[in-house]
Amino acid sequence: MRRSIFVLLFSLLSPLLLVAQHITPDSVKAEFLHAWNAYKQYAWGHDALKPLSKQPHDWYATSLYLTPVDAYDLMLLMGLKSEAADAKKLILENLSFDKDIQVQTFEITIRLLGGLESAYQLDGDPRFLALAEDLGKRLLPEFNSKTGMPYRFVHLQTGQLRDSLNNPAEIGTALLEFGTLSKLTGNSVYYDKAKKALVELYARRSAIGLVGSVINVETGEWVNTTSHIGGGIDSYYEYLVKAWLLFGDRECKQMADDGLRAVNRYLADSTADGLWYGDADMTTGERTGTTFGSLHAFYPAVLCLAGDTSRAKALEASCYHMWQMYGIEPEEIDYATMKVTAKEYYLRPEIIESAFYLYRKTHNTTYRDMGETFFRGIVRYCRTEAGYAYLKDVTTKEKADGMESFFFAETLKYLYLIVAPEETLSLDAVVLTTEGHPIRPTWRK
Ligand code: DMJ
Repeated sequence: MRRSIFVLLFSLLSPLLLVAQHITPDSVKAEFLHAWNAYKQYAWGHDALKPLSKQPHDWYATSLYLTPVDAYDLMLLMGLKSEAADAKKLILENLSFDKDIQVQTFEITIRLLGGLESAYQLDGDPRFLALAEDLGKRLLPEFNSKTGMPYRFVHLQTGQLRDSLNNPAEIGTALLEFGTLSKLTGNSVYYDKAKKALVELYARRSAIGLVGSVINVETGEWVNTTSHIGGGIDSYYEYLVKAWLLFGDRECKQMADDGLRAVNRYLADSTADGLWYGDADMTTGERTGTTFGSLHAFYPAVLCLAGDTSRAKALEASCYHMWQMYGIEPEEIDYATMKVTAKEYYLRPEIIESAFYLYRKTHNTTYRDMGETFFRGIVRYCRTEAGYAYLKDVTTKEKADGMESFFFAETLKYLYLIVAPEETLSLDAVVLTTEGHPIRPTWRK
């Protein structure tokens, strides 16, 4: 009887206890375990867990083990040895890319190829590299277009291609993973193909240096000329900067400098509420929209890496403002009216990632405090009995039945790194991919 009263009291009080939880390496680790154990219990061996229905979810007809591969390096960084051993066994005994499915090249590259490469570098087991190489070979046909820019989908067995209409993010976010594969295997084909795709895209920038939203990879013609730094373009800029940092590729540095100059000139917009980056026509530079959102929040991190800390600070302050409107981040707002235009919070990491880079750059505790706000918001509104659920609506906090693998690979990783000792992961030693997978340029020693 006394025990059941205790259990009842605990279940009534636990949401309040969670709200009061501070961000520490241990508290983030505890939340990682909460999410991972739910995956383990309800979705083991599948791509992801649906946290509300407690059902597994696979992207294709068969699992590609997205969650364990995406989560693996964070387990190692957190020192979760037994979880890492379980995940490693699951991956190495089951993951195969010899599958009759057509996959989205960008997502599979950033989640799986990058995840397997960082697993190999951190763990040392050559079977991770063998899997990465097998995947790289199967993805390579994606670049078989007239321009060398990739198709969006490729069949893992036949190399059959689909979707010649692609966007800068999906075209330009491959060099870190493919380039690393070249460096680790000694086969330059991966670096060369991914680099050519980037160069071909850059070559099609407008006279004022901007890229549009959709391009035909066969004809090289733009299909949508709206320029912005949000989803569909974002990580193209990130990879220009990071390819310079990881490979010392000077051409990428020059393309990054040019690209960021145009973005800062034509897309940046200041209002009474702060610095924002909106939409503009790539040809004229004319403002066409005032949308900003959770994906745009990657840009302070890129500005930081590119050495523009003051702009990074100003933009992160705006992002923080956006987060605080509802105590959690909306997918998109109109920064001219400060109204929410897309109400979801998909458990995204970008705003946390930017706070992490700013903290490492400035050591100003403001960014750790931001980390605490982000952590508390996520725990308060997204935690469920079985892991974490994304929000359908940040204004009502209604949950939806999904927990993307990037919640492990990035969101929890950046929360952890913002408070963990710096030697856990030194930015002098690694470059983090767009999916948060740390890559060590061992070849540069
Ligand atoms: C991640 O898969 C990557 O960060 C990607 O570049 C953008 N979207 C998600 C996270 O929001």
